[in-house]
Amino acid sequence: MKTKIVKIWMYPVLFLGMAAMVIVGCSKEDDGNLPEITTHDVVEVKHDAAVSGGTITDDRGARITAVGVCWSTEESPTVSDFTTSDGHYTLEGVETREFVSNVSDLEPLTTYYLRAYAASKAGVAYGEQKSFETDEAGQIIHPLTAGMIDAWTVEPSEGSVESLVDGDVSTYWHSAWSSGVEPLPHWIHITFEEETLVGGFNYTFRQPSGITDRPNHWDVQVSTDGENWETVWESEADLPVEPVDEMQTLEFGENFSSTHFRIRILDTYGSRDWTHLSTIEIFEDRI
Ligand SMILES: [Ca+2]
Repeated sequence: MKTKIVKIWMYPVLFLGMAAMVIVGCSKEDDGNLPEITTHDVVEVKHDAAVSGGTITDDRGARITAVGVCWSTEESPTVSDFTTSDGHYTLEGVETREFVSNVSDLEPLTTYYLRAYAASKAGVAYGEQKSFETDEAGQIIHPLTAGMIDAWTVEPSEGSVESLVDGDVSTYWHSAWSSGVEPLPHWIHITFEEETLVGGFNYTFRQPSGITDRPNHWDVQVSTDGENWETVWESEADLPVEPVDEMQTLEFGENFSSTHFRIRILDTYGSRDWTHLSTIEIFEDRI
């Protein structure tokens, strides 16, 4: 009896032992096959997006099932954090050995940590960690100086063009009304030394003034040489001209890149042949 009982217990023990050997065997083989991957530098960093990627330097003979980058505001990001899925997939796995990853939906002015990853049945391998900080969002005001602006036209008895960029709402530019009067449109010409992105502008009406002659219809032209102009944007007509002491903002909905910008006043309240403004600011729009 005693011998028989021992024999009955032997079967499950033997079975479990063999199963354990098989599992250990597989796991040992897989651990040795983790791919090797490097992380590309993070470039083209914007307020909400960046570009990186990775290169699989050795697949260790295993089928690659997924590649991309993962990122987090915490160090050592994993595929449990935000990820991209990149590369070309086939039945044999991911063919791509070098891939580009477009990272999006980032928060402005935030530090992120990013790693490339590659998965095989052995597990997930990570490249080295890169960190980067996203840009500011919203209006990025381009500082303007008197030397950068010109106007068509200027009233000789008052209202110099410099008054537009002196940071003082009590001083104003006035187009000609006493002599040299020209019909609308009148414009402010802004020249940058380098190509500059402009996505909108802010302006303040002359403080205080009568309601007539306040600009209420605009367009924007760009030029590479300051002579040949292309109209790229136009506002609605009959824009509000009150309250007088509130800064107005017009956004183009996209940024235009150029060295020369002409902000044109197509019409004014009352439609006379002159106009005036206290301040103007132009900005790159990162919203
Ligand atoms: Ca001013």
